[in-house]
Amino acid sequence: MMQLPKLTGETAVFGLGRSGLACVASLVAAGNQVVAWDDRAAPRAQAEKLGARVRDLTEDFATPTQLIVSPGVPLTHPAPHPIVLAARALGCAVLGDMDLFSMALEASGLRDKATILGITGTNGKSTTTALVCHMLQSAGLPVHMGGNIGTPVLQLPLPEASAQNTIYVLELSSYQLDLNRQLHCDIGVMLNLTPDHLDRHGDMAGYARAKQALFENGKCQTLRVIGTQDAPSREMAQAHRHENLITISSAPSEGDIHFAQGRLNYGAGETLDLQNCAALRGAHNGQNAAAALAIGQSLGLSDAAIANSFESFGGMAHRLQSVAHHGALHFVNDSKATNAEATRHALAAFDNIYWIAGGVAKAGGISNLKPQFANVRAAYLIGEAGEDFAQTLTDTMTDTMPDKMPVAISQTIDKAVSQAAEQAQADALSQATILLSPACASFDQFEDFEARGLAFQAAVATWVAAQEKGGAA
Ligand code: UMA
Repeated sequence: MMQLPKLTGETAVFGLGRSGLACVASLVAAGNQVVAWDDRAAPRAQAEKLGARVRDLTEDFATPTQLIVSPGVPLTHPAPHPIVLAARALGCAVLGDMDLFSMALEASGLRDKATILGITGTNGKSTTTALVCHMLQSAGLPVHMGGNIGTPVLQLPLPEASAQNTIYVLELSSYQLDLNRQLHCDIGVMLNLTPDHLDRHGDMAGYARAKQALFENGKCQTLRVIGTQDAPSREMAQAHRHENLITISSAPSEGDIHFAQGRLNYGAGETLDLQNCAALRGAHNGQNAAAALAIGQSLGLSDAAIANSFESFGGMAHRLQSVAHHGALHFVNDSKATNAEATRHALAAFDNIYWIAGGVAKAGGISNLKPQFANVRAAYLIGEAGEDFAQTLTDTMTDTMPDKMPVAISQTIDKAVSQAAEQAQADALSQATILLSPACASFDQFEDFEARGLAFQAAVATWVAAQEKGGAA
């Protein structure tokens, strides 16, 4: 747990999920007066156990000195949360856990023993964060990973005073960046920017501003790594072109480090082969690896050590995760693909795809995935988006495809897996991929994308076990 300083006055914590409870624990441990609230009773009880006083801050805000909010609490759009308005009206600082992390480092006097890496972008940030962490750990460096990837930053320890610099590899969401005022990363990575979370940021410009906060006010002095695959990212790269910038791209000949034909190209004609890196399949992973290469080189790792760590990287659960093989069938869990752009990469990475998609669709649905539908042999649709996605697929087929792609409204993931696997078996291709890549949020049927991915894996295991016993699933 991160040791925090003692703050003046009362500290209010609103939102008691993983990060909110970690804030409560660290604040209480430092002897702070903490008052906490969540709309749900169970986390309130947990906060009380940790030593916070529970008060309905939405009814009785009183006069705390600072308000710590969860990253999901809206600051501006669709409207500021009433608690944020109450704090602003009283001149009470609205902060997040990244601000507390920064305060803890400063108060400990150990900021110069920490190297902080912030990794953001619409897609690929978790994989890049995990890859960078694996690369640095493989080189024997002291590393901690946290942030949006799942471990709240305040659960990480302070740097060791005696050791070499401790490296913090943080995945930063646009929500966390929007909230953060105090944390300055040393190295920042912005992978890509395509429409997502527009409800929370108002529009694309608001979303880009939130991401841009990673670099503003002289942040990320050591190195800025920016993708050049989309116009908003290119604009950001252009704005920082004189400031320790390395551009990266998954398109040939673009960017200081770019991916082409299975290799990273950089420097004066140097290359790094990614073809034996099983967990870095696809051009989008080429760009993720380019970001890791830029960081590894900037921290003094040899190209050989970087290449070895890419080969031994095991990948991430729920991101193009290979979960089973049965005969010619390969089952892939890409449940983390909660928007169409993430699913585009999955559809581009395989052919002969039996595609399971659906859930709560984002604006635009899957209509911009038309160029990738040629890799799909059949689609199995689940959740709320089923009918709309079926319509998009049907319209596309009459427009552009000679063969009719079977489209089934499977509704549930269990049914989708058995229907997809049986069809793939009946088609008897030399290889086929049963791919869960929903292009949707999960909350119509599951608690989160992880629960959805686990449900897919369970359905796959059931189907494969039934086949192996020689019975029907
Ligand atoms: N709450 C209220 N009232 C409100 C709003 C929220 O009481 O009006 C409460 C909820 O009941 C809940 C808590 O606030 O108990 C917020 O929980 P949460 O799940 O939103 O937040 P945490 O558990 O603290 O998780 C957060 C990140 N969640 C979000 O940004 C939404 C996690 O990212 C992150 O892993 C975790 O901190 C640790 O740092 C998840 C995420 O979905 C993976 N991120 C989004 C994404 O990747 O697209 C941004």
